[in-house]
Amino acid sequence: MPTALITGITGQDGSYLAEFLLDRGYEVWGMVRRASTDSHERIDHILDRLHLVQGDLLDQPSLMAAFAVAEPDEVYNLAAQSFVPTSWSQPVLTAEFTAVGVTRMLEAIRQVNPAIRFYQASSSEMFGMVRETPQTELTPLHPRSPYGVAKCYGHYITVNYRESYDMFCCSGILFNHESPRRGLEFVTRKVTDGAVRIKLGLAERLSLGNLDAQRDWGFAGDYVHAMWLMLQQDTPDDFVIATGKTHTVERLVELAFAQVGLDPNDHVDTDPRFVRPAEVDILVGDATKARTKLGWEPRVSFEELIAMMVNADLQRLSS
Ligand code: NAP
Ligand code: F7E
Repeated sequence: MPTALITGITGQDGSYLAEFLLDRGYEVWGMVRRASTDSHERIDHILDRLHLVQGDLLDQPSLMAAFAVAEPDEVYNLAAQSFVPTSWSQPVLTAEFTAVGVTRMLEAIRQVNPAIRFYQASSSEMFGMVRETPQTELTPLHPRSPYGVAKCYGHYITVNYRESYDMFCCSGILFNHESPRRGLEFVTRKVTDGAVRIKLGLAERLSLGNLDAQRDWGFAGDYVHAMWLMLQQDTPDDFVIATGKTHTVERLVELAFAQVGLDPNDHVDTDPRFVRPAEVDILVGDATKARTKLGWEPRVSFEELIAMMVNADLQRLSS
């Protein structure tokens, strides 16, 4: 039975990846950081099938101890400070977690067992002010936030450990992916939750930032499959994972409100507090390499994704 260790198992992607690997017969270890109250909401339903080990991306000895205890064949580094606006208010912490944390992971693997296969959660935010459309593995990077800059570091240190030490390190350049488990601060979930609250009389208005931004949004459940596929190849490589379709935030709002039978013009306003110091205007990925080499395809469309999220929020808030 193969063994996998997931950092960030309490997050959106970590929970889907843990389910995916358990279904394939893996022994799954999750690295969690110590907190005064636990944050296991997304993995409560599988907790009895998981092994948890404490560790923090800021603390190299804890990473080495986690690898020594779990003895993983595969490590998925999903932990990060992942909310872009927070990266302007906490730029140094974002760099410590999201950038240097990757080096701590790689160095711990190199010292404990360099044969471990490593997946790094890179991001389309690295493309930032895009140099070409659609974006591929070869598109030059131009990050627009401290988060994007930190992810560029994480990407290149992953490539560097592969080239320096011949380690099996892959960087998945994932475009936005969402689900009913998405954090409430991200725009898709903020909109689906907001529309449902207004429908149920729990809120009156929804304030948003830049409605013109365009994103290539997919379903998180599809994207964790791609992470696993990358580590099953004969040689390590980097892959863009995306749907190839882009939509505005305004379109997202229209879809979510239409699903609950409301007109967004009556309920949605814009607030400069949610506008970013530097914006990524448009992202759309070309996942041809993943399709050809991994045989990966997204299964859930944008419309199905938003319907899934609205339905889940309706169920949660009505009960
Ligand atoms: P998420 O829901 O925000 O989860 C982040 C996870 O990281 C949580 O489990 C969190 O643990 C953990 N974490 C944060 N700081 C840590 C630290 N210092 N030590 C250990 N664990 C720490 O993120 P996600 O959406 O699942 O994304 C997973 C990864 O993919 C992230 O690296 C993100 O940057 C990247 N990514 C996401 C997307 C997307 O659209 N979702 C796209 C591209 C790349 P707590 O529960 O303790 O807070
Ligand atoms: O914003 C606009 C906002 O916060 C999407 C992370 O998973 O994906 C995510 O980063 C767009 C931006 O995601 C609001 O300005 C408008 O243009 O949902 P988001 P993100 O910044 O794209 C990448 C790939 C990651 O790697 C990240 O970890 O929506 N927007 N109004 C808003 N965004 C938010 N959050 N809130 C608003 O009110």
